[in-house]
Amino acid sequence: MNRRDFVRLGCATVIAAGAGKLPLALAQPLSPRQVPSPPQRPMVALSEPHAAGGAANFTLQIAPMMIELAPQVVISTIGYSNKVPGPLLRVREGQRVTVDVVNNTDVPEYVHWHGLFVPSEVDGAEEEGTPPVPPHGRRSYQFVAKPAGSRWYHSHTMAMMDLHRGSYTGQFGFLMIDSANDPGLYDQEVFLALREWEYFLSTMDQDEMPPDPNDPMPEKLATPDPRPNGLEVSAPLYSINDKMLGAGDPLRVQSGQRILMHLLNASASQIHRVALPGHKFQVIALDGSPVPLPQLVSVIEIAPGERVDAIVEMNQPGVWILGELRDAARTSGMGIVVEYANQKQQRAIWLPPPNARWDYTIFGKTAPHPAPDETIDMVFEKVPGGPHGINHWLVNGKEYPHEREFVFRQGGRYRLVFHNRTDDSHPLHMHRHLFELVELNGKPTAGIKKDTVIVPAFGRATVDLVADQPGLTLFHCHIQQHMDFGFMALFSYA
Ligand SMILES: [Cu+2]
Repeated sequence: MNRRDFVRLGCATVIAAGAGKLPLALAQPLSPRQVPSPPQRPMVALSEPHAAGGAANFTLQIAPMMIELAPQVVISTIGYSNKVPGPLLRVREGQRVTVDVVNNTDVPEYVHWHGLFVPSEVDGAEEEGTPPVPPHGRRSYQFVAKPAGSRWYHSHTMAMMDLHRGSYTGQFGFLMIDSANDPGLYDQEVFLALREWEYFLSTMDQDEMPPDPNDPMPEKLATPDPRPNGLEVSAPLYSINDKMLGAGDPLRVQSGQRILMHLLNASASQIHRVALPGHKFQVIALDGSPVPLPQLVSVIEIAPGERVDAIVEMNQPGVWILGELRDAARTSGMGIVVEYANQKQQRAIWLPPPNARWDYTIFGKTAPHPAPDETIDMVFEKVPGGPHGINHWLVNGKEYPHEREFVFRQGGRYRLVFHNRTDDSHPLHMHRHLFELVELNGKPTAGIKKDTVIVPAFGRATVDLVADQPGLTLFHCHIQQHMDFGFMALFSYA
């Protein structure tokens, strides 16, 4: 069965028509204005529900919902407050935040505040001891908003074989923590979440970008694993926010504008690469932290859990497709039309970008790192086609849980070395902390602070972290199936 058949199959199973047009959440640009115009931070329309006074109070309602991805393509999922992405939660750094979560489903839920420094009991991870939002019950999450930058929130339940739970659902949204120091050098701000829908199990590998033969692959096995690969998660439908390419309103821009794009990969399973023909992205922040050296790139690669903030100068009037590089993903929905003023009549154009590899280290500086107090090696391996025919994952030879093998001493400086001895790339996420990238496949770097890092197939990444957030801390691959089947570790403080 080829991909076109998958798409047909996917479309055939959805509930067609009759559902009416659902409100467009985030795709429209804010306040288009004449250029040139003084830079200004647009704060309208997206901040519902509002942050008011000294504290910010929000309510999120977890409930089943429908999404009209395109005319005749309506899917059923679970979302926050009947929106996908959920409501934009926008707060100031240091602000006290209360989020009342009402769970209108039959199962316990956890809302994880991804990239925030919050205590374990608030973080939204069962493994850290956060209490659940009970089925048909409610729970209030209270925290101080820090650090500043592009954060997000999402379900952190285990899904296992149920592809209608956890991050397979529409339970995700943007959480912006505004810094008092943001120069605001842009004319429009847009929020773009990359997603797939209607996940299913398959042996087909959807990541069609083969490893670069020039990659050093320092962790490559001496003899390849002969066992056949197990089932992985695939999807037939793709979208940006809640719309497939061409189905939603275009991003309306004007020549000369600077557009700040907040990209989020809210996928449960896939790394994505996006481009906008004729334009370059000036990457200014990774996972919400400003990078030492903002750089212009033609392609952004972004893994599940990651965020990229980039400014695009609108200097090629026309109608373009901002989309996934893989034709299959783009034509199945992962794209959005970018339309300059007075260019409506034209057809949206896609052109493959120049061949370029994503490399975090170009955004870093060269600087020595203070010597760590301790180095912790973490080796990741795959057990192909284990129980249920699913791939299982080992951290230092064991599936989760481990026996207090990963212990921080408060105030200690740790160097974590991630050895990826598998043929897949994995986005590795550390809860409640930021780490600094030290080395990727032998290339040194400094100053890049992240909470999620892609370790390429048979690759190695080294990160430094100061243990300054006491409490249980979950570490895992952000691909839901990998996390569910062993790819997780719990750090504790001594
Ligand atoms: Cu993984």
